[in-house]
Amino acid sequence: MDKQQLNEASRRAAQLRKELEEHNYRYHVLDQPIISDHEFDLLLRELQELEKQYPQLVTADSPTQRIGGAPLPAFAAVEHRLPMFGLDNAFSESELRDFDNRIRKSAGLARLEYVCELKIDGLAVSLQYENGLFVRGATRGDGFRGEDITANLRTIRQLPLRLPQAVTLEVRGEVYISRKDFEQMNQTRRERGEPLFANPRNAAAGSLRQLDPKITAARPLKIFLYGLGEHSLELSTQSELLDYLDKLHLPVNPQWKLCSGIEAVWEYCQAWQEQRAELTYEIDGIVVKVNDLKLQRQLGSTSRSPRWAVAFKYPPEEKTTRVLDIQVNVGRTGAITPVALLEPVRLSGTTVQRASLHNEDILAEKGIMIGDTVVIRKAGEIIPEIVRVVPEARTGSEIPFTMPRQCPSCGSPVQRLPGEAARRCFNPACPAQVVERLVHFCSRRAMDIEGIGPAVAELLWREGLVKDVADLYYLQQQQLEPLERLAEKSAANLVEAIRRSKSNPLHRLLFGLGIRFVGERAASLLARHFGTLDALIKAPAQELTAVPEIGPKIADAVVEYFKAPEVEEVVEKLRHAGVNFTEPAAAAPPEGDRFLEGQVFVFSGALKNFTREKAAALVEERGGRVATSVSKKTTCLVAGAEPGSKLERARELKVNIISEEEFMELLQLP
Ligand code: 0OW
Repeated sequence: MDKQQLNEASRRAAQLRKELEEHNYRYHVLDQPIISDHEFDLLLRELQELEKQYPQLVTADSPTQRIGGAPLPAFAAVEHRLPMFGLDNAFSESELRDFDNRIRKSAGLARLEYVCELKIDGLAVSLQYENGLFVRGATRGDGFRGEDITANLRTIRQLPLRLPQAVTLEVRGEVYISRKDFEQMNQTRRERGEPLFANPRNAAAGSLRQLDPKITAARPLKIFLYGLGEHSLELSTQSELLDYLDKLHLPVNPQWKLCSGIEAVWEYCQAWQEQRAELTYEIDGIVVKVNDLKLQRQLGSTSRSPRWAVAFKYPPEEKTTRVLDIQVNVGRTGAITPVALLEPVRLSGTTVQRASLHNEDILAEKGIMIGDTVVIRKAGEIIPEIVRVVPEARTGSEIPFTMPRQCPSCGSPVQRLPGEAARRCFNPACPAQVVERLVHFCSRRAMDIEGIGPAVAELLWREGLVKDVADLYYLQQQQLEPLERLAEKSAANLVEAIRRSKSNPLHRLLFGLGIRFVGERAASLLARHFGTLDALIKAPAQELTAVPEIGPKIADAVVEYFKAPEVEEVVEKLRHAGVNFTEPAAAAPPEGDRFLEGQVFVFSGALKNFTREKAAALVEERGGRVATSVSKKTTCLVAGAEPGSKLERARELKVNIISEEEFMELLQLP
């Protein structure tokens, strides 16, 4: 290639990077794109072509490099040069005034200027830009040391990979997920039988702390910036600082306000108490900051938080509404749960129509009757709860609720076993339970049959196509096509997904059968120990309790379960359909190859290729040992997705940390 061509390509690539960054800013920060998505894609494609032809033109700030490479084995630690402080709280107007009095007294001023900012309910992060280039990002961690999540932060489209000015500074802000995106994420997870995120903050944290940037890139993360770490800028107020960040194309929350005196601050706090329900994201208060940066420095910080800022926190939003009715739900295990149907009311940005009453003891304790006016609260969790009844609102027309004696779904008598909180329906053919059992059987952690959520399961049952889980394997595509929810394509996909599930290992089938007290762990332990379903079915209870961690409660439940005639029928139908009844033996190493002798492994986070039990077996077969917590004796921590505090501990103790892929290499697994 001649020099001229390369220079030409290099010039064009630089121009494309600049243009694409501009369009990215207009689209993701200003929400005012001036070209179509298609035109953007064409420019991006041209840059990708150039970079493919001249790999030396690839730069870290190229939009083609937003989604990093392979998953990380673990997060590196990042020391914050300036601590990332938390905030003291003020829970009332008087506490807010105390804050103002304290500062005015210490500063000897009669009146102070404050900047008020919405307190975004997300995850605090720090971003380092060197000469305008985004070079590193970290979580707040404990305020002094966080985790290096650079690759994940790069996937946030609102963050420029290169600033419009070649400045060097550390910026701080909050990563969050909008309410709509949060609801959307949970809806998808619900359909896949995956655990739900409790609130947008957890969803943001869980998404940011993924070792695989591709997963993070698929999550709708957003960010607002509000402060600086280390910098050499000549700024004199917080309001100037926010304007400066905005000029650098960094997303700044537009609702901030310069308030002269605590009166104006209090007005701002009150105004947003109501208005916040209209926001597209969650806030849990207002951050009130002294505007003058020099005074901030004079006031300094305690060991935990700055003296020049406070978070005014709103109480968890409570609203009153009426209980229109109380219904009972029948769960997969037959448990009957009372649920209050409420007059719809908006609460923390969502419309609430139901609240779980958990069980009849709680219902009785709170004395809730149909027609009652009640106070409900959603303290950040998914399902709102009823805090209390408003007795003075009673008119005498309220109707006491008593738990049904019959199952609402099949009419069988319900009983409450001694020592159990829930009343239960014991009819194995109970429609509600059949449907719940189907959903569980198809869920991701069980047989992982995509496309059979609550709605489709209910449909298959109602159409008489499926009355137990084994019937799934006899479904024909032409039976499914006419069903209203299943267009032709998804009927074919469904039959294919069901067929594929036949080869699942036994522990998934065992977990999918939904035997009481047999969760994933017990299912894996039993499948690994007995190797086949028939061996497990034949085993008497005392053989089951010989398996480590299998107690008499689980053993009896398993023996009881397989004794039932309808279960025998299901097992035979599954066998006839060709469903796999064996647990593949872990690839035992060649005899004597106990090269992990004396080594201690700890697992943290979700593993993609193994259950914890399987991974433990693989270590034990090679002479190693598995512990549940990290100590000085730990040889190695295997960090799966979303590793927990064990990672921190391992770093403190300088324990070797490897990823799941490195673990497989270590054990020479395919
Ligand atoms: N969550 C926020 C927010 C904000 C920092 C500066 C020094 C101490 C607090 O919107 N708007 N402004 C600050 O200012 N902090 C915020 O959140 C804090 C950061 C750490 C814990 C909270 O998330």
